[in-house]
Amino acid sequence: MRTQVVIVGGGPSGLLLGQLLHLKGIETVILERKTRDYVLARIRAGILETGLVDMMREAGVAERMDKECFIHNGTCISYENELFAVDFHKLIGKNVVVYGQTEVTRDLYDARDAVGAKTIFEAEDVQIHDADRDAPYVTFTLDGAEQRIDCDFIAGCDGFHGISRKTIPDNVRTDYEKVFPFGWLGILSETPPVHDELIYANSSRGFALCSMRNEKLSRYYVQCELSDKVEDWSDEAFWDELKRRLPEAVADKLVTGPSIEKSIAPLRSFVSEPMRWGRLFLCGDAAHIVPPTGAKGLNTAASDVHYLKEGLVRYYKDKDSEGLDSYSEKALARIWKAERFSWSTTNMLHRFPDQSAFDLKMQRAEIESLHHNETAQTWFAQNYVGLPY
Ligand code: FAS
Ligand code: PHB
Repeated sequence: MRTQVVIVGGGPSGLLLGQLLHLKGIETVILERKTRDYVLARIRAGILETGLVDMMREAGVAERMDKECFIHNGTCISYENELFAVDFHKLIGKNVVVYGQTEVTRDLYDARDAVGAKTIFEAEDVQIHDADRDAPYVTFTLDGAEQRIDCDFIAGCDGFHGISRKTIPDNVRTDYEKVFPFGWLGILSETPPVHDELIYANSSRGFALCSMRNEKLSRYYVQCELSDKVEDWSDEAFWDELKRRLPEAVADKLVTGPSIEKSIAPLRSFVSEPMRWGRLFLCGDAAHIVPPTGAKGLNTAASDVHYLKEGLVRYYKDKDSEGLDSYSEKALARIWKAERFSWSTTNMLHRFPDQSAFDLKMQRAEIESLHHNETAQTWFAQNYVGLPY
């Protein structure tokens, strides 16, 4: 088999890249390790920056999003019984869209089916060969039979645990990592959201987040121990703990109900440089991870896709490789700013086991500054809605 671009990974990065390249007449094959249903069963991000919303429109997959999403002009932050809003629209004239990553992925799969582009599910043992030469190829096993695809380029969109990043030799790659000493326990419940915007809560018992997917589907998180297991947390224990971390007026309004999904995610900051090796380009979680506090994971994957799509189109249309040659540097410049925002909001809102009394005073001062200082709020708003591509 031969194609122009092999995309390893059928998550949002791979699917968005595949759709945008198809619309420019560039042929791709997506190799996905799991089944489509497995990929669609993952509950992850919920906030789309304007850049990703624009790309969904460019990809022709924004119709359902436009019908079903929420437009949020700001977000709320609480600390003990205080609650304040950061009004993005008033401060910088921008907003974010609330639309689950699962729906983004579903819309992209449907669009890929509609154009008849090739996606191979349950592709096992994917391996990248000769990425540093001019005739790279990918091998994999399908139904027990060894397969090979020759191509011009490979996009490594296979997430943090994929094989693409590990294809780049250790002496070429530099990994930067910070592992946070806690996780997020998240639940999905068929209950009305407690507030009309998100609430990021700093409390003496730890962080909590009140989010949503639609008017009848809510997404909540509480900071938990890394050693916690989902089975350690009954629904009742989760709701009790969430209420204790929210201002009383909010807790009193909280509508609880059975969880329809419950999972624990570890928190880490991670960046691997460079994001290119020969004809292999890393994209999304394959190259970088952020703690979900700043809602940047899916959105930094989107900006990678933007830069890589631009580079590939320029190569195939104008035989100009400048966009590909500058891909890694351009993508990393934006990623590091998103890493900093995610790291700083995580430090501001979570309780750390080794925090001293002084550290807690600094954390409180930072939140109060964000509460009362318009400059601090403007910086927060600019980063939350997404820096320009
Ligand atoms: P993904 O990991 O989504 O997709 C990679 C795909 O590659 C997967 O389908 C995988 O099956 C496939 N794959 C892996 N190895 C392969 C191989 N060897 N061969 C073929 N295919 C392979 N971001 C937010 O903004 N907010 C959140 O609240 C949030 N919560 C998260 C919770 C969890 C548990 C996780 C893991 C991530 C969360 N994220 C969140 C970040 C998340 O949304 C990612 O940023 C987003 O999924 C990135 O998309 P991809 O780069 O496509 O990677
Ligand atoms: C979510 O709705 O899953 C969500 C929203 C904002 C975040 C993280 C997760 O910062």
